[in-house]
Amino acid sequence: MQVEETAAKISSMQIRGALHIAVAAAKALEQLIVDGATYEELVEAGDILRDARPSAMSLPNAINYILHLAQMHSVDDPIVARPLLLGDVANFIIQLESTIGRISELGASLIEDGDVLLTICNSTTVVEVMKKANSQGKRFKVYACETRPRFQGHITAKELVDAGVDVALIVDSAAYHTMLHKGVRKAFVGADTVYSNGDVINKIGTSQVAVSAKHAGIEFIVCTETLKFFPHSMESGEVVIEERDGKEVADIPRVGVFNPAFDVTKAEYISRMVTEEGIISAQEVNALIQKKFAWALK
Ligand code: RUB
Repeated sequence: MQVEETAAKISSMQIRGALHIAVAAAKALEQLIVDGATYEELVEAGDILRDARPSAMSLPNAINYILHLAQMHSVDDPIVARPLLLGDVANFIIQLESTIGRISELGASLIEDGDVLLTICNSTTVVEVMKKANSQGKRFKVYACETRPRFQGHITAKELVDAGVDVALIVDSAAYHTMLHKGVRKAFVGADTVYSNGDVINKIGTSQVAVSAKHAGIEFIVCTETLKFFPHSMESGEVVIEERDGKEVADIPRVGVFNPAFDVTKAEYISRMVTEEGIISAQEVNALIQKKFAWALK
């Protein structure tokens, strides 16, 4: 797929979810390398892809890592370096796609027979965790927030029901009520960006679920690949919270709409994080950044 086409599909959310957009961007850059792009052309392509969606750190991290590999291998020396670079890029994509397997094993260990769970949006990572627990013979119920305004919760519900999981949709504003009255024990959510202090950006409404979970005394669990960690969050601070077209919410003459696509959940609300490196606390993110992002922190 061409770079512009991939970027357009990411912006329009035909390709969505932090993991999928990172993999799509990596594959677009891989194709450019196959086609003989110079380092400058890769940088330009990286800029186009990076701008496609601003709130998911997996996207710039994947792009920056491939540019780092290209620099290491000096992509402008095609005969010697290009095959080596392509091998490393292919390896990176395989590893990225396989992290979800490790996370689903670890995450499934947190789900017990008879559990009642709640989730928001459509996180491939969370869905895989639940599917894994189901395949281990555990029987549990999932309440899926519908996730206004784009209804990604419908995708989650469909994926879970297709896998044989007992799932019910709820409107987003029913989350706290459902926790209190339907015996919810754990909330599982995905992540778009994880700051070094353990704060997490995810779909708008996630922070309300987290605050509600704390009040209701239930666990709030974030499932995230470490590719979503923000290596420079100590120095360079903020990630832009994407604001999307108000028409996604309502189209009423003379009525304005504010439509943020993501929000920040503070680390204090997060019980645990499930990563491919293990189950950690939000306070351990910074140490893991030092380990996983040595290439970016130099
Ligand atoms: C998707 C979203 C997901 C994370 C994690 O938002 O917030 O929870 O991206 O997903 P959008 P995954 O629908 O706006 O892209 O686990 O698939 O990476």
